[in-house]
Amino acid sequence: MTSVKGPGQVKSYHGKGLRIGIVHARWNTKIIDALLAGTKKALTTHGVIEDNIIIESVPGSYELPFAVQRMYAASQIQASSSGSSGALVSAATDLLTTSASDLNPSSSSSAVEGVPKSSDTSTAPFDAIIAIGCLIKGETMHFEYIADAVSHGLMRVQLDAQVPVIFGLLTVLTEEQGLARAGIAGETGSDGHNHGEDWGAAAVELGVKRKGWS
Ligand code: DLZ
Repeated sequence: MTSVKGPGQVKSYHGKGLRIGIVHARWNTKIIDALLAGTKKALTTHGVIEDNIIIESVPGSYELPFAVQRMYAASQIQASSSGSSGALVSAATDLLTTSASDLNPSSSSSAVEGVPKSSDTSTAPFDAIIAIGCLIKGETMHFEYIADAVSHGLMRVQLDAQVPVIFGLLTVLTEEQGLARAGIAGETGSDGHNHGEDWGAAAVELGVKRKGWS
């Protein structure tokens, strides 16, 4: 039977002009790495250029709301001060050092067809930020507290900062559930669907729509 789950068939949005931040937790690395790869794949498939995908990491999911808030603020400072050279600017720039093409240097040459020219690289504030983490339930109440705090924290940041924050937090009961949702086959099998791909597509759609809602 076909599942009713998922965002449905929607118009595909093009993200060429968008600048997207990703911040991911490092806990449960195998699952996170796959989700991150799925997210980046969806962003570039939707036209976001690699130089405009800025990636940061934090130890665990609990750190995600603060990191999203600071990354967005730093991107605003960087954008409003671009061209000048104050300490604030360099602090912001230091924070925002890793782009997707830094992680894949072979793709950053502007001489290759299909690869963006440096003029396509944006220094605008982020159009959307994707927060990625994976909480796996243990024997204590830790899972409930962190899941609740992070969910509320991310919602608060997006409403306060008026920037879309994509909720890329898996809250799973077992490792197998996490692996399945990252598109990795586990003992219970996986339909191969990587939720990171949904998050990348959601970031592009919200980034594009937000420009129209400003
Ligand atoms: C401590 C902890 C535990 C037990 N489990 C997870 C988890 O499943 N997923 C995750 O992203 N982070 C976990 N953490 C770390 C916390 O999120 C946080 O990094 C620490 O409590 C430090 O603030």
